[in-house]
Amino acid sequence: MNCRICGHDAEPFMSFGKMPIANGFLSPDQYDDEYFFELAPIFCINCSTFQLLEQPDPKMMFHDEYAFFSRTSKNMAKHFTEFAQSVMDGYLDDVSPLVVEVGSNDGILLDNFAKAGIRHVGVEPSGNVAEVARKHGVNTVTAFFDEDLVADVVSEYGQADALIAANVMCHIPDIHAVVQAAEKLLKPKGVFIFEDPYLGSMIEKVSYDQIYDEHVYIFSASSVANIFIHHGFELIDVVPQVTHGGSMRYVLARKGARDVSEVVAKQIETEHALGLHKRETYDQFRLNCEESRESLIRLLKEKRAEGASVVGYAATSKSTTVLNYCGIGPDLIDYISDTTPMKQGKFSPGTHIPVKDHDTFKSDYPDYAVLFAWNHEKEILANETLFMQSGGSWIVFVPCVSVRTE
Ligand code: DWN
Repeated sequence: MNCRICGHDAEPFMSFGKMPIANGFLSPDQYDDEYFFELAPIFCINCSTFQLLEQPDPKMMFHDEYAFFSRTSKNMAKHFTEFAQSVMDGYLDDVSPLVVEVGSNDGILLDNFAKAGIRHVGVEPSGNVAEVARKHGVNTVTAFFDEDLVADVVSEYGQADALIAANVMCHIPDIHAVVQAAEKLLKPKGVFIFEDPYLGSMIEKVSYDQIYDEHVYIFSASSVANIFIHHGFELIDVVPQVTHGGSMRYVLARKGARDVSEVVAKQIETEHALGLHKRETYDQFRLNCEESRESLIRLLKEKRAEGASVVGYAATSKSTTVLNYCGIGPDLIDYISDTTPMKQGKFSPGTHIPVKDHDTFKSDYPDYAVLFAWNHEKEILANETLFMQSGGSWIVFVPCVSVRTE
């Protein structure tokens, strides 16, 4: 296979096997037609980009029944308020600035600009979540972000000061097309700021569940610098984030348009020290994933053999990779509790574990809950003190498989 970014040869270093659509929660009458593809990551030694060998058609993942709504987490809402403030403080013109967001979901980030009276446009392909954004007063277009869309935005509003994205760029296979469109959208000193799960954190924590259909790339500072330089953009700042188990915010501007922070070179040096540019790092990652899988299966079988009740906590996209890669089905997990109404009453993709509402969890605590939303651990553990007080324990698998009783 050739690297999507630079065309260099890039071989898969592992396969997670056949995988369904990560957010494809379904009902039993849909089991026969369930779609599967091979989930295999590849790493390009030439441009340092970690990517998927194969990705399903975007229309199969992002549509009018997309099951992920960003507003589900209070901590994420707080995070996005801080993100918006950093954009307002550092990168907007004094007079009538414009902010455009790619993949604005339910408007959780743009809300902050709307409330501050800043002109904004959200671009969101999934109609149902875009509708939620509009109900919150966020100006949103239901569309994929491309040059045609940019031409419409520029003719209606003019060029933008900032193009922003959160947990979106890693979903878009033709990233060159996005950067070309960004080039047309942004003012001469305009910035493109985006954040996504960070490759260094994933490798370090063995959080292989970040790898699923939607995440066609897992970026690093090195890969982002390499991708954008082809389009005359340079990486001017990087800001590590704790969200999603370790993310990175990247700030890009036209080459020479703005000062480059010294932290950029430092981050790229750190990535070299971590070996993120080397094939051996990914061979070791594969071994670490296999070890994590063995430990999780062993632990769940042990608990079942003891007669314990075990449920999943949060039917995350990430859980689809864990459950299918480890072959964990209703024999090992009774149900998954999730707060998203669209997922409740359905079954997990591929492994067909029932998804139930949070009241089911609260009304009869299980002995163990597998923390699939480990990235929201702080928020969840604070909300679920009663579960632990009544003798329940958490099963976690990142950074390693263990049982938590406190
Ligand atoms: O990039 C992506 C990230 C940002 O969000 C997407 N491709 C999809 C999504 O990934 P995820 O599903 O792994 O995200 P979360 O935020 O880890 O999990 C969200 C799910 O967890 C929702 O279905 C709601 C559920 N949840 C819950 O049931 N109780 C979440 C929390 C915090 C809770 O307390």
